[in-house]
Amino acid sequence: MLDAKERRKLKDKARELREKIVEVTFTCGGAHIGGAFSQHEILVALYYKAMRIDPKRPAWEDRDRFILSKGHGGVGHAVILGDLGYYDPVLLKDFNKTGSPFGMHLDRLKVPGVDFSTGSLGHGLALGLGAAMGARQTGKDWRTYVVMSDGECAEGSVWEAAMAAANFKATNLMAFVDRNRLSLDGPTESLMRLDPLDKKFEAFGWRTLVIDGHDLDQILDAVEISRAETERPVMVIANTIKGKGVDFMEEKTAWHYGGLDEAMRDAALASILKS
Ligand SMILES: Cc1ncc(C[n+]2csc(CCOP(=O)(O)OP(=O)(O)O)c2C)c(N)n1
Repeated sequence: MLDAKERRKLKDKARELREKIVEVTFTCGGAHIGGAFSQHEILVALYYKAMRIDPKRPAWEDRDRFILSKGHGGVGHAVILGDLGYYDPVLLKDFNKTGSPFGMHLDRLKVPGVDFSTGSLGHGLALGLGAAMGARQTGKDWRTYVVMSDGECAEGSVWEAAMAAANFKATNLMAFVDRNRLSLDGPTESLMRLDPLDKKFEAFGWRTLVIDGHDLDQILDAVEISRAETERPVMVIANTIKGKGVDFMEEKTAWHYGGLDEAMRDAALASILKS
């Protein structure tokens, strides 16, 4: 549980970073902004409070590992890594431009702080399990955190990884589903029904928590539960809002990916300020 001062600080940080995501989306011409905003508090809570990391040593062996399985949310991840000092955030002016280290999906060989290259949906949970098993094999105490999208749970590989993680009691692995209920082309429940998603992961052997994915306290409480778990990996179904924080983007499939002109950028920034 955060104290009032910490909560205020993290909320202010989340707002400031949302503004930066808008700026980068404006300069680069378009990005997956809807999903960057739904995943946002999960990443902020992990990067600014929960994870053992050192931005000055991106390859530090004992760091916690992070996998953005929904790699298209890279614009949000990149802004956070820049803010933390993994690289000069000025570089983000060239986000997704030819010759820039930043593609729409972040490349671990080009962007310091990125542990795994992602973008092809359905792979992050298995990668996370591999990392977690690696820590166990080598007697290390670092933990692995995976953030998936709900749309990607239509991929069979997610369920193979889910089955294996429970089988191997990978308690050093924690995963989140950014449950914004919208995929690229409509509601998840009309494309490929996922509900009851918590019960499905539970049936696969996970300890499953359902939380408000924009509530920093609930996210950090879930991390504590995961750290204390001795039998099962923890899966958090984080109920979120696609486009969260910008009134004209919220719950709009059309804002899965989008570009902003000056007027839209200003309206988005004004909305974030009010949120
Ligand atoms: C294997 C694979 N198939 C298709 C895509 C193209 N794609 C990019 S985002 C997306 C769907 C995004 O919806 P969701 O997974 O729910 O993400 P979010 O709403 O969190 O942005 C798809 C199909 C991909 N990246 N990987």
